[in-house]
Formats: sequence, C-alpha cells, structure tokens
Amino acid sequence: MSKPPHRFWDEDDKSDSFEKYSKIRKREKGKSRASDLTTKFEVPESQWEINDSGGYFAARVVEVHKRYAFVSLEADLGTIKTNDVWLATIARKHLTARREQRNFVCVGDRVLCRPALEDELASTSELPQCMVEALAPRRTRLARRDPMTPEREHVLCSNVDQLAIVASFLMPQVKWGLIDRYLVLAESEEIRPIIVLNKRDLLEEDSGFRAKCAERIGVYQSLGYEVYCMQANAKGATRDSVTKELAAVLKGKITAFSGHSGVGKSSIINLFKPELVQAVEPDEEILYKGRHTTSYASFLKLGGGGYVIDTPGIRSFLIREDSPINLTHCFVEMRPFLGKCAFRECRHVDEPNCMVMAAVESGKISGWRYKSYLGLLLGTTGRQGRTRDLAVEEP
Ligand SMILES: Nc1nc2c(ncn2[C@@H]2O[C@H](COP(=O)(O)OP(=O)(O)OP(=O)(O)O)[C@@H](O)[C@H]2O)c(=O)[nH]1
Ligand SMILES: [Mg+2]
Ligand SMILES: [Zn+2]
Repeated sequence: MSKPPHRFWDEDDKSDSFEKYSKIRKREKGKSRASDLTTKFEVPESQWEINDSGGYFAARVVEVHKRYAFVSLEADLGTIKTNDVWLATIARKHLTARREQRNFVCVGDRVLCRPALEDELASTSELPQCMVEALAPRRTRLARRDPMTPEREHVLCSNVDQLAIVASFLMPQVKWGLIDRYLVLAESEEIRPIIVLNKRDLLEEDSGFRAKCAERIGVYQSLGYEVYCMQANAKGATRDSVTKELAAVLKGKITAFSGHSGVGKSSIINLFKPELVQAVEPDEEILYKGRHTTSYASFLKLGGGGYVIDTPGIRSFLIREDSPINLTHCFVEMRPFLGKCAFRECRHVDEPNCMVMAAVESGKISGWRYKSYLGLLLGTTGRQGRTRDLAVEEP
C-alpha cells in the first residue's frame, strides 16, 4: 500500500520506544481482527475454490440494500467490471450468524459467488442473479456504531486504499474535530487520508474565519496531510488545477468519500466522470431539512481510472483506537513522544512530567489538535463515552 509522499514522522527518530509501541499496537490489532473470522462465511481468498464447473466467480460488492446487494465481476484483483452487475443474495445457511453486524456484506467487500439456482431466484429482475458463498477478510474498513445499540457495528465500506475526508468551509461549517476523528480512523486503518475542503466560494475575503481556516490547514499540511481546497460547483471546475491534482491522487486506487451531509461529496465525485453521475440536489435547503441526497454507499469507476465509494453523509462513527497508546499513535505529531513520558502508561491528560503536554505548552503540538485528542480519549471510553461518541466537540 502506498504511503503519502511526505509523512511527519519520516524524519523523526525511530526510537526504540517507537518500535516497541508499534509492536504492541500490531499485536492488539491482530487480536481485534481475529474475532472477525469466527464464522464460516469469512474465508480467506487463498482458500476459495473457484472451479468453473460450479460456475463460482469472484466479485466485488458495489451496492448494498436491505435484502440484496449488487456485485460486479472481478476476475483479477483490482479489475472490477462495473458494467457486469449481478443481483446477489446471501446464501441462506449464513443468515443466522453474525447478528452483531447490521449487514453481512458492505460496499467494497470481495466475495465468492455462484449463479442462483431456479428456486433461489429472489424476484423478477433484469439482472443475472447469484448467491454470495464467502467473504474475504476485510483489509481495511470504515465502521460506525449505532448509538441505540452500541454493540452493533455498521461497516460502511471496506478494502479502500484511501479516505477522502470531505468538509465544506461553510454551509455546513467545517468541524475540525470531525476531521481529526477521520484522520485517526485513517491512521488506525493505515490508509492514506486526503482532506478536501469544498465551497471555497463561500469564504469571505479578509474574515477572521478565513484566517482560522488557513491556520488549521497549515497545521495539517505541516503534519504531512494533503489538503485540497476547491469549489465543486464552479463553472469549469472539471478543468481546475486542484481537480486535476485530485484526479491524479485517485487514479489506480479505491477511495472512500466521507463527511457530513451536504458538504459536496457527490458534486466532487461528479467532476471525475464517474460511470454513473451522482444525484445532487441543487437546492441548498436540503441542509436545513436534514435530508441526505445520497442514501446508500455505491462503488463507482472513474473516467480517468480508479474507483470511488460515494457514501451518505454521516455524523459519527466508531473509533477502535480508544486506548491512550493507540490513540497517541494515531495523532502523528505525538508519535515522537511515545514512551518518553515519566509514566509508562501516561494518558497525557494530567500526569506529571508528560512530554506530550510539554510539547503542547512549547507550541510544538498545536493546542486544538491536543484538544481533539482529549475529546476522543475521554469521550470514547466508558459507557458515557458511547453516547458522547455522537457529539463531536469542537476544539
Ligand atoms: N456554494 C457551493 N455549493 C456547492 C459546492 N459544491 C456543492 N455545492 C452544493 O451543495 C449541495 C450538496 O452537495 P452534494 O454533492 O449533494 O453533497 P453530499 O456531500 O453528497 O451530500 P449527501 O449525499 O447528503 O451526503 C448541493 O446543493 C450542491 O449544489 C461549492 O463548491 N460551493
Ligand atoms: Mg451525496
Ligand atoms: Zn504523557
């Protein structure tokens, strides 16, 4: 998996403690992944038996509905024939397991399918029909938790290489805390984050808000994150240099687009000539009605190469990295201080001789990023944290 061109910690000392914590993290991560593999439904691809006589074939889930999904043929890994779409249902024998999951499959999943038999046909459909027999373990995943049933996890999409974190400067106003939360998710899944700030046209010249945005963008860039500022609905936006730069970043990769409703995710994707043009409500009023224009995630092939997953706007999602070590690791500017505080288990909250807090005080770590860290650390632990998971406090 390719890494962004420049990362903050590249030039930093890869100290013993850093290596040590990296190992601990890997081990913990392995544990949480192993629990995903408890059902017969999840089978590594190396064990798939694709024999042509049974008509078995590998496919990619491109859209998920309540009772069925759409899948596209994927003979070679990475070559998804998005114009060869099948209506897929899950083989009945798998339907009792995995209750903790809201969906059995999600967009981006690699699945093993076979053509449906006569008595398995779901309904009259123009499309050929198939049964999903196995799911490949997910390489990466974007998940969120249902606030009413926090033990249930809803995986929004899987196996993406990159995460485009989309926000608009205004209408709705950018939530920096949400961006930080997404960045933690990307770091923890080890996927490349791309920050896209849209609706540049709504920024007033010389406003204090504009200056604040510039300062925050500068901090993200200094951490090695790419930030693209654009106006997706501008005339000639497809030919804009920012659009071209972004197109180059999307090429050859699978990128999920995520962010609040109404920030312009679908409008941006439409600039890249997707196979299917995404619906966009021209009326800004959708923001006030709280309606989502995109109602389910879909997998799209771009004209210039690469695939994107357009997701409906979301407000919150689950963060796995709720231990101080893991969370510190996901705030890249804190990595150099891992294991250097006086207390081995330092949470960097109120402990004496904390190197992270010292770095905040000396200005090495920005105060608002540190506040985001505190919000995530204290807000995602314990029962209270589960409900607080919903409201992203603005640092
Ligand atoms: N002023 C301004 N409006 C924009 C811009 N880009 C998109 N819009 C408008 O913002 C509204 C929402 O855009 P969408 O692309 O549907 O947003 P979305 O993020 O896909 O929203 P959901 O599908 O609900 O999650 C539409 O009315 C767009 O026309 C922009 O750069 N500037
Ligand atoms: Mg949309
Ligand atoms: Zn500390």
